[in-house]
Formats: sequence, structure tokens, C-alpha cells
Amino acid sequence: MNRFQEMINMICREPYRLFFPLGVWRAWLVLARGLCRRLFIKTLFSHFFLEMNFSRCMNMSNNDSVVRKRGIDMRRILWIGIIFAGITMLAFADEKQAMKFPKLREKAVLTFAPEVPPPMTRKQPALVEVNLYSGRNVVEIKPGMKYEYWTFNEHVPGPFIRVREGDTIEVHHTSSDPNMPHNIDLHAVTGPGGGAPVTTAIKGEGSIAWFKMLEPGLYVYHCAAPPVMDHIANGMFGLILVEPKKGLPKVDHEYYVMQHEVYASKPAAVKTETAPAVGQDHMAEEKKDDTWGEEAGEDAGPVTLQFSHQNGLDEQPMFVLFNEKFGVLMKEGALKAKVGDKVRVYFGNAGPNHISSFHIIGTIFKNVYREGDLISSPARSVQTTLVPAGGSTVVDIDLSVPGTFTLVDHAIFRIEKGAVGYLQVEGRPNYDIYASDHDPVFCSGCLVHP
Ligand SMILES: [Cu+2]
Repeated sequence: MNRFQEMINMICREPYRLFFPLGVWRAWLVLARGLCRRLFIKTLFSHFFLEMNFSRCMNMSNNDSVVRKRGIDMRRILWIGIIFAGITMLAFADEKQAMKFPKLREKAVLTFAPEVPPPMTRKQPALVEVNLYSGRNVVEIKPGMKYEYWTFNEHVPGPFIRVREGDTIEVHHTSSDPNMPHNIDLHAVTGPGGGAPVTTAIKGEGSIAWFKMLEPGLYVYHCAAPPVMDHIANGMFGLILVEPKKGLPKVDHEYYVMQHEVYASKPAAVKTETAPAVGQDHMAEEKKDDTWGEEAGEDAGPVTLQFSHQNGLDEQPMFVLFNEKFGVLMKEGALKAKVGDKVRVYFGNAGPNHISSFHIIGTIFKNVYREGDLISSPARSVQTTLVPAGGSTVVDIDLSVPGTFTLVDHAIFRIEKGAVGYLQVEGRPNYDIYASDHDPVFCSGCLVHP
């Protein structure tokens, strides 16, 4: 199927796209080409009739009238030729400006945190279809507390997208949100708004846009519909990995973790002075939190928290989370590995306000691809790495002893707001590396150790 047929199919399938700037431009292309064809045919016919007239006239006695008629027709042909050439150049100029799609087409494998799609194995660029849909999803953000997130594909963070340097992504964006439009600003995109102006979707009406992945790296994407801070703070973000052409060093496990703040407030009827807290030294606060249901009535059920733009302005989050819910990377949700494994964490920070001081307690980062830079040589032997709001990092660790290793934002008060998760490593002890003359003692309930 050539591009013309594809375009006609697209117009038949989605006629409203004719009203989009791209649709209008493409419609003009069709018109210009049609005009070219008509002029071409008309020129041929003119030439044919001219020759006929000329031949006929040569047999006539009055040659002057023939020459005059021939001169007029030649000027007309000249003008038609100039118009024909101009429109043709215009049509082909557009052809040169149109995006050249790779011949290979595939659908992106999308995964949700903490899972990561498999590494790239192909060696040539592809047109990769990425399907994102906006909506809303109520989750129990912490036991006894519900919160309505604004989501990409019903998850916070949104799906992990994995493509290859040189690929073109075809982003299909739809929405089920009746309340407002959403869009997508991908930091991997080169162009205005990171693609936000051409990816807007409202309920029942989607968009399709194409972007070439020029630079390898690990990038944040987020909704940028106004007010952008509200859309990010409410959960509309995720990561897109653009693998370098030569790929990345192999590891045994890859995980997807994203830090983000939640600017919630308690319902006015049960509002207390302090944010909910968990921890050894904060059991009294926790007990107060547990009484919310009682204050609201026996059958009140979980408290539904509300978004607070003012708390965002004050940079006072109720939660600083890893992946949507308090404690989601604990217990059965903990990341898993074995002694001897190499583990890679793709870590993003959606913010929208705080910088993360990412650290994994009990490990030293073997490689840190600072700020998601996959071209430069990684930094080595790093304890804690800064991840800006709207930024990312990729860290590799070698696991040589078993135990629980704790992912934290080392702005350490934030673990009580949820910035904590575990990596559980199974295997035989390695006493050459870690030994003691007595059994380990853990501070139960402190969150740093399970
Ligand atoms: Cu949005």
C-alpha cells in the first residue's frame, strides 16, 4: 500500500483528521497532485490539437494566420508548463518534508512498574506503535486512604516504553476522562512541547502523532495539559527508554521504579494537623490516622483524600512514593534477585517538586548512567545519585551477599512519606564480604529494614 492509499484509508477511517493541521496539509497534497495530473493531461491534449491544427493549416494558403495561431498557443503552453512545474515542485517539496517511516512496523511492548519490557534484539529501525490512554483510577494509596489518580493506561507510573535509537514512535492517544483534555510531553521527543501540542485527546476523540527518537537515553514522559503541575502531581507520568543502537550491557534483572509526590489533603471533617506518618517513633500519629473512620462514623470506610493545589505550591506533599502506593515494593511486592545477579534499576523522578537522592542501602552502584545519559561512560562506585524532578537515572548493582536491600530517597524523612522499597536477595552467605560474631539485629518496624 502506498502513502496515497494509506492517506485515503486514514481519511475514510478518521474523517475528523481532515480538520487537523496535518490532515489539511495532506488534503492539499492530494489536491495538488490531482491538479498536476489534470494539467498534464490538458497540456498533452493542447499539444495534440495544436499539432493537428498546424498540420491542417500547412495545407492552407494563408500561412500568416497559422503562424499567429501557433504563437498564441505556444505562449499558452508555456504558461501551463510553468504552472505545472510550480505545482509539481510544491507537491514534491511536501513529499520531501513528510516523515520517512521505517519499513519495519511493530507494536510496543508496554509494561507496568516494576516490570520492564525485554531488551531490543533487532538491528534496524522500526515504526513502533505506542498506545496510551488517559483516564482516572481510584486506588487505596495507603491502608484506609483512597485517592483518585489521573493515569496513563490506568497505572501510576504509566507504562514503560522501550524503543531503539533511530526508531519512529507512532503515539496513539485516547482518553476516557470526561472532565478535561490530556496530552503527552515526552522528553525523548525533539520538537515543540515534546509532542504535547499534537497529542491532545479528549473523551471520544484521540490523536496520532509520529516522533523520531534521535537521542538514546532514559526519559520521563508526562501529561502537559494545563495546569501541568496538577496533571503530573496526580499521576500522569512514566518512562521511555531509547536504547542506544549498540544496546546496553546485559544484566540479570531490570526494574522500573518512579518516585513521585502526592499533594493530597484529608477531608475537612476529619482533618488533623499533621500528615500521616508511619514509623517506630510515630506510632501515636499512626493511631490517630487509624481513627479517621471512627470519627467519620463506623461505616465510613476508607477516607477519600483530595488533591490540594495549595499543598503543591507549598511543596508539602502528604506522600513521596515509589510506584503509586505506600509500601508497594515491600512484602510480596519487593523486587527479587539472587546472589551473583546483576540488577539494573531504571529510576525516574516525576517530582513535581522534589529532587531525589536515590540510594540503595547496603549496595554501591557499580554503574550510574547519570541523569539517564546512556552515551557517556557511566560513573562507577557511587553511593547516592541525584535525580532531578523530571529526570532519571539508570543504576547497575552486583549482588554478592543475600539479604534485604532498601531503596530510599536519602532525604531520609521521606521514607515515612513512602519513598522506600525493598530488593530481596536470596542465596548463600558470603563471609568473605559480610561477617559478624553475633546474629543480626534489625529494628523492626523502622521501614529501613523489614
Ligand atoms: Cu493530563
